[in-house]
Amino acid sequence: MDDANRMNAAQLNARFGLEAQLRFEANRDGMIFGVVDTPQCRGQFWLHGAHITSFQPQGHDELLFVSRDAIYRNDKAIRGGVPICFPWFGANPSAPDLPAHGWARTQPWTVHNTKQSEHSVEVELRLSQQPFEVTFRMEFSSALRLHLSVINKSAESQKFESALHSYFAISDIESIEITGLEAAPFLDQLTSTTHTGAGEAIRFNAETDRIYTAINDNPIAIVDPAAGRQIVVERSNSASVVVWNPWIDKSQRMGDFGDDEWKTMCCIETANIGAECIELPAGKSHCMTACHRADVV
Ligand code: TA6
Repeated sequence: MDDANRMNAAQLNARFGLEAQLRFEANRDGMIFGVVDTPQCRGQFWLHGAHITSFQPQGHDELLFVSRDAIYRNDKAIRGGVPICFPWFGANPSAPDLPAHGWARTQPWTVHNTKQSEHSVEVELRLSQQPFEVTFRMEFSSALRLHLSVINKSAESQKFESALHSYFAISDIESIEITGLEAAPFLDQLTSTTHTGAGEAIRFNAETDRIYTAINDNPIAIVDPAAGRQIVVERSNSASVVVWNPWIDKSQRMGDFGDDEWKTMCCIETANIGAECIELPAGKSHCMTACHRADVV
């Protein structure tokens, strides 16, 4: 491991801090997180899992949802924010005992680079675990731009799935709708049934867990009139989108999620899953991007 793996907050601030705009801190258990504070936005991310837990653009309320019962521990993914699902999504098909959604979100990532410009703070975190080298570039500005880059460091072709499993903060799940997926077919993960495009915006009245495929690059929006905003997700190099709300029963089954929190969150996940997984030739790289922003409505 290079020394960046072992730096404490003070050493990270000396090498990667950006005056008032980016500083590193540690919680009482020594888990290190970065705090972004610029004229354009505020944000927070953890080296654990390269996990973003806050993004609040200037003039808007917090965009991301994090459970009040989230657990901050090295063997557990933080419940909320933007977990990185990699190199598989859901249960590992060949090793069901392995953790769901892969190992990236419970590994310690290292700071590779930080940079500030007139309108943004950029942070690059990196994780190497054979056969992949993964770099997660976060751009904090008036929007949150995320770049998940994967290099196949092995001598043969490798397949992987990936998802930026973004939890968004909403006013009330029963009063929002999601636009931009009207024409996309989807797999209902709850019934394992496939459906053609619904031809209308998505509204919620029960547990919803869908993988949309064959989508174009059109923006997806969570339209939230009660919050006076829409949250817009733009993607590139992503052939799958997951829409998830746990509703009542699943919320009660999740120990790190409040029983009533299903009402004020919704996941829109930028992904490449299943038949849309990525096959990467030896030495090649792939970069999936997602941009999250809020518009006043
Ligand atoms: O993205 C939807 C989903 O696959 C759901 O099935 C649910 O399991 C959710 O992810 C959360 O998974 P986690 O492993 O973070 O509890």
